[in-house]
Amino acid sequence: EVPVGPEELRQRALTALRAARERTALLTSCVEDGELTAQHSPLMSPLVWDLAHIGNQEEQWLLRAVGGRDALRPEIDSLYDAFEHPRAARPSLPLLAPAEARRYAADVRGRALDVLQSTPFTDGTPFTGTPLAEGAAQAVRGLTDAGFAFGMIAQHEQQHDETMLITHQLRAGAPALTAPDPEPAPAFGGPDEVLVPGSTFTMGTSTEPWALDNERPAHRRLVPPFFLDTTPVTNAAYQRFIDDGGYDEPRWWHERGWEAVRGHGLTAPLFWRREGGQWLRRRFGRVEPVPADEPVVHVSWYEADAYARWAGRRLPTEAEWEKAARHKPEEDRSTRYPWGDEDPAPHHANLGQRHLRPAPAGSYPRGESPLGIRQLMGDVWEWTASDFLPYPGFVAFPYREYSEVFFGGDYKVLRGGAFSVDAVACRGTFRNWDHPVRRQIFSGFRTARDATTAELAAELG
Ligand code: AVJ
Ligand code: FE
Repeated sequence: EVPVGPEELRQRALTALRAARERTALLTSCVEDGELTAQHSPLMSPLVWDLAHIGNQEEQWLLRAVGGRDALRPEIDSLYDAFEHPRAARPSLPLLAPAEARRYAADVRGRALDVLQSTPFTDGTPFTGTPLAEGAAQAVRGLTDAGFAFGMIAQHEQQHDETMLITHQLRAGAPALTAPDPEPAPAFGGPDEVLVPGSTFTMGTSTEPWALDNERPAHRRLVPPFFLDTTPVTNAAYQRFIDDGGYDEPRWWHERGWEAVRGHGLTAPLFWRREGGQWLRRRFGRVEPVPADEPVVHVSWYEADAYARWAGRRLPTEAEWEKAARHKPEEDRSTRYPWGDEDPAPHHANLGQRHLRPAPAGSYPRGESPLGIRQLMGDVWEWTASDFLPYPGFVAFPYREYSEVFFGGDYKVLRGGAFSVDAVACRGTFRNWDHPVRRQIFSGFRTARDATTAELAAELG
């Protein structure tokens, strides 16, 4: 892997913190302040909650835990504790008003940059010999190894920026955001699916400096041979499932998925509507025909699973997805990304809200995996078959509520990031999770199938 020293990591932390704040500023200044306190959906916080929560997490980890400073506003901690108040209840809390929330986040940031300049980034591997200290954040050691806390806070802000982008997508009213469409790409001439040979491989990481606790540690996994789609499932393919009566056929659906279909009268992905024999969709306040060649997005795990069953296929497991995205069998090595170890650049993947939509299926030839699998990174989050569980040797760090409290709950893992995800919060090991009914997130999928004995025999010659 590419070795990075502490000084370079400090520069990266500064760049990542600045980029996150610029995006936060855009997402919270493109609408009137009155819209920041409104509830656009009971699934989401008011935007002003995300804004102050970003500042409050930064205060807790960078100012108090790393910098050893006293609390600026201890009385607001509980308002911005995600576990104390469900999202639907947040609009009625005595939240900081927009101007106050901005001032608070800016004040915290100014001090955090002082801490960043005055704190050495120790040249260790975060997490090694740094068990979680019960209760006292100040006692958590290893936060400055590779500048971990700074990377974690930049990722946290970017994750809430994505959450705010979801709120923008749910919001009614005139468009507030604009971005150019992805560059048109030459037609993808590859096969629909490829065989991913079976073998053990290294899943997860112990060396990626800012990987979060749930991505660790690196460990060996055996993955039998399987076939994987070379691109995410498109809107055109998904419409064939709809047209074939997919939403009327209980046999394709998981029991709880069928309950959701019947209970909510689902007939198509979220934000779609049928008009004059055509599917239209609302996208950040604009209405457009559903683009046939784009990856389908805003589907639940149940919808992804039902489509796969209808197609005679299944969702890939999380281990299958990661092997396809990272494993280089010739060297028996797992790279950071499908294209290698280089950080994501615009030619590799559709990340970072540079566009407000996924690129057509088959785009990004320079981001493909050695087996020719495209768009594993970026465009749409990909639902996997797997429940969110810890890897063997998992250690909660630096707080149990980041990952550990979600393990074994009603959560499925999503992989690969989307156009809505910044590169700092996306890599081949990154794990996202959500309830299988959720579809306001930028979720799509690709499908897999087992390899038959005949196919394996043919492959072996
Ligand atoms: C990893 C996206 C599921 O938004 O709930 C934000 C990220 N954790 N603040 C979420 C997170 C704490 C988390 N997800
Ligand atoms: Fe958070």
